[in-house]
Amino acid sequence: MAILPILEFPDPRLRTRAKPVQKVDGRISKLVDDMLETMYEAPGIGLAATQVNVHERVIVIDVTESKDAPHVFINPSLSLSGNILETEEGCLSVPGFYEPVTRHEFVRVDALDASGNAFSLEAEGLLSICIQHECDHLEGKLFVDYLSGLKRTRIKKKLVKLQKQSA
Ligand code: GNR
Ligand code: NI
Repeated sequence: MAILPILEFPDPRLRTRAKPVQKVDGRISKLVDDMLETMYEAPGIGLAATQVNVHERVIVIDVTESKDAPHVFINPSLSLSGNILETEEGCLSVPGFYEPVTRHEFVRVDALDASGNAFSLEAEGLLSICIQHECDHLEGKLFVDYLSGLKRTRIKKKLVKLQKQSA
């Protein structure tokens, strides 16, 4: 296993649209293991392959405090339903910033698991929000895209400054 570097906004590679996984093989298993380790170490409740500069449709999520309930979604497709609700979101690729974002209440996901078997899952609450957030990453979309241009510009400037300091 390995901890992978996480790309940070405004890195243009975060804007890449991920390709479907053609075959869930050993290479994908290793990617999933590395993503889980990276997510737990960060720590975060989810991670999309895009964030570790792999542009394939793979997501890992664990919203439990005990960190013992990993979910793996390969080639996920979403059906959104329910009310629109606003929650504070953060992102490992936008470190230190938390802003309200509107999402759907419920989601149904159809995906492949880490063994390549198809499954579907219905989620609500934080898991639903996180699934929607991670699927956005696979489309090259970030939560800051839902904010005002002014807020996004401020966040970008602060992060670029921090990135220059640590470079
Ligand atoms: O760790 C994370 N927390 C979080 C909180 C509210 C809404 C979404 C998230 S996802 C984030 C990890 C991350 O950046 N995943 O892409
Ligand atoms: Ni994120």
